[in-house]
Amino acid sequence: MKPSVLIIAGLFLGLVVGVAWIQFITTGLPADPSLKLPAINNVSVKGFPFWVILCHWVNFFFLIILIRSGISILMDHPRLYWNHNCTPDSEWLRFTPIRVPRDRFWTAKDDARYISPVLGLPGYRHSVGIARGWHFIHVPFFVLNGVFFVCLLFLTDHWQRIVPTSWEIIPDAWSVFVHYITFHLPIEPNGFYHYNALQKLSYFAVIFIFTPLSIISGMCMSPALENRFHWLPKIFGNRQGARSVHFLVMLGYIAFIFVHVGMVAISGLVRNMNHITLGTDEPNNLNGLFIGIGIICLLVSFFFLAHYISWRKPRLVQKASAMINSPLWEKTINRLKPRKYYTKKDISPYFWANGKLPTSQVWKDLLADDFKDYKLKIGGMVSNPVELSLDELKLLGKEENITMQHCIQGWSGIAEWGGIPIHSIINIVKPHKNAKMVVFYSFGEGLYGGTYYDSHTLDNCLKPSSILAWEMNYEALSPVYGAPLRLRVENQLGYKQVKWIERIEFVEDFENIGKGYGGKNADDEYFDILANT
Ligand SMILES: Nc1nc2c(c(=O)[nH]1)N[C@H]1C(S)=C(S)[C@@H](COP(=O)(O)O)O[C@H]1N2
Ligand SMILES: [Mo]
Repeated sequence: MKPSVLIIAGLFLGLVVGVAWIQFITTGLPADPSLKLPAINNVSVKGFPFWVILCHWVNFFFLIILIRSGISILMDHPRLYWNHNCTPDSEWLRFTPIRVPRDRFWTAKDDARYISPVLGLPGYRHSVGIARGWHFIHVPFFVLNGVFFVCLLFLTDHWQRIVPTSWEIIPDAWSVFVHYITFHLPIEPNGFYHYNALQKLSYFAVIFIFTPLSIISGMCMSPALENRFHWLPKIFGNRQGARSVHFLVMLGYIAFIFVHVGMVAISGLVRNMNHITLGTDEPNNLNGLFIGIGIICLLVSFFFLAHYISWRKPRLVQKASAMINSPLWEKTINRLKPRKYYTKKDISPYFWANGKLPTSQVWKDLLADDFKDYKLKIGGMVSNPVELSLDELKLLGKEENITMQHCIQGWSGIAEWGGIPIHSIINIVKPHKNAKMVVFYSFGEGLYGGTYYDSHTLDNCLKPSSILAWEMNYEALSPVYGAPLRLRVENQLGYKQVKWIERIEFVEDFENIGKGYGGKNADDEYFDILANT
């Protein structure tokens, strides 16, 4: 952790704890606010209806899945920033001992870390595709469960149990906190009828602050949204700020889970478990506890199964995520047209790189001659297949865009890209009516060998800022960043931006190309087929 962050966090914590202790030492324990609670026979909203019990456990299940897969995703780029450039050493927190070497080619993939499968779902290294599969399979249902819960909360009187109606809750919660932090147990109201002030406030915060924050900060990381609604990530400063907040909210959830479970255990485990499994207020019936233990066993078995599927049937995870999310995204965020927002002064001084430099002799020979003999081959289902040199391409026109690239791993960077709009090429080659996809083949190989390629819908190739670039930051594209030509389709993630392009093919669909999932990373690493988020 950056020393300044450690100092700020330490000071903040010290201040809060210190003030509580000073209050305790100088004025003694504050009055316990739970004394003010009405007698239980005067309580109108009490107990836990079935839908509360259901939503609570479903949410617990999803939250653990989201946290574990989120940790796995994080470790693919184990650095967190508040700035949008992601320059190494500018991170406020990193989960890697490595300082990025500046004297040799160091890719973002090299920088990915191993994470134990005990913590991460699925854990290990280079598993961001599968981890994202688990994450995104559950995101829509997590949101749905939350919406369902909040709707019922307000359709019934149950909201009164969770939503504070008076500002007094804040000093009251503080008084409860002073009890805990000075090692005093405050009066424990029976949760069937009442929560204490701090408890109520924290339930409220988890439902009405943490969850919206996690949803909004998650959305800010989507290239389709970031490149269209630039104001959205500005809520958090920028896209990396949103990513950091997404992480902090996760820490908040984890802290909450530990404290919440701990309090459930010490404040009357058996009775509390009856509340939240059977919806009854019985102090001695062990059924609730057994059901709770059963649910936890179910969760643990689910994770054994999830890890088994992750390693033996990873394609299942990828396909399930695509089945749930592709229709959702196709109809919404994939339709958004990227807009230009960034200016020259936003260009990132450091730009992470990915991919293996091509090792083919053809590419090396072309490079040695400054790509004078390079011919981009465009064919497939077109009326007019062509081969174009760089000079010929440059005569066809040029567009310059300053955009943010979003890598699936988590890093981003802003650069200027200059090149030919793909629609100009489409006008020349005249694709057949049923050509719906455009496949871009690289001179380079994928991480696990074999030609690197990726595909885009014709529709996305026709979006604003979709270009074949020969220029980066006003200079000729360098070998590392994809010389002689690379792709830019700004509503998609970084792995779809094929570098070192050798040829382009128009096809009806990608089923017969590679392993049939639309791109090298989708084939080999189970990345998303549609890469809007
Ligand atoms: N040919 C090829 N293109 C590639 C890759 C690759 O491995 N090979 N990696 C992709 C990934 S994962 C990313 S994030 C971007 C990185 O682009 P950059 O190196 O310009 O930052 O390139 C994409 N294009
Ligand atoms: Mo990437």
